[in-house]
Amino acid sequence: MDFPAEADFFGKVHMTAVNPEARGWHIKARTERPPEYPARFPVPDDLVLWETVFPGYTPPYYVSPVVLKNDCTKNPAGWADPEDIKEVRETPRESFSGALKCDEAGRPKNPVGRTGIAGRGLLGKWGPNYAADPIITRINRVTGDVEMLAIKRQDNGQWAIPGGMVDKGEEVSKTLARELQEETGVVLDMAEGHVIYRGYVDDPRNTDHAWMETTAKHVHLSGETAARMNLRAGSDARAVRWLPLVPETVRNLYASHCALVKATLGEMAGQEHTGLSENDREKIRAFLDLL
Ligand code: RP5
Repeated sequence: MDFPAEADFFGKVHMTAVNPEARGWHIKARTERPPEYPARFPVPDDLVLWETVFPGYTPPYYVSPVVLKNDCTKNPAGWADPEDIKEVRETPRESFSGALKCDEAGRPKNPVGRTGIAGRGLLGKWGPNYAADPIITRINRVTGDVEMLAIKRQDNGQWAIPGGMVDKGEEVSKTLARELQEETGVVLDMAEGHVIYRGYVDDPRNTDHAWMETTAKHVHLSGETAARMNLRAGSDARAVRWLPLVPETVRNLYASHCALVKATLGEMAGQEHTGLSENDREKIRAFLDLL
């Protein structure tokens, strides 16, 4: 099993921070898609769960040529599983989402339910595709806003946490630091970060048989430390900035990043460890009420 390190944490974090079974989750994986994907087969709310019989459910099959080109059994530098699931050495049986079920062809089924597309789309792994999301915040003492280090994604222009995929065998805190540096130019040791969430991500690339899961860690910086950071957008980013966390911006973040930011602000509002004043915490609580 190609599990990122520290997987034992997920039970607690998954249940308390961002519950994928909560109402409103698994929306983007049914309604959004990258431009190269075929249109998703419409899946109404009451027919998402696999346990609910959906006669006539015939989602289009899609696997990107980029994924096929990166088949690791044919290309030594490839990052993708072979297209024939029978050639995958160990089909994932569990993920951060818990035990996985497979269909009659042996393909792992999306733990949240139907997405309207079969196959892997743009994702390399059958089943969970693991990412890591570094959430870096500061308080802007001029405006009083909480700000987050964010990138404008190259693929769709949405603002996002500067996260990325966990490389094979890589420790998650290494991925967090690597992605942060590659995408924003900021160098930080993420080993000390506070785990906000581990689990399923409502990503527009998700399919019935391949989906994103992440580990999100938070670090809050003092104004002085943040001011010393030199921001530089990496290859996956059109831009990088300290993004003021105002309601409209937070709601429009990529994938599940709105939920991850809300969970982060919830922790900041309630805990002593970030070094925030009671006044800051009070403002964050008021802001959370608006979201
Ligand atoms: C999201 O995709 C994760 O939360 C993470 O931010 C991101 C990783 O994918 P890439 O940025 O590498 O495309 O689901």
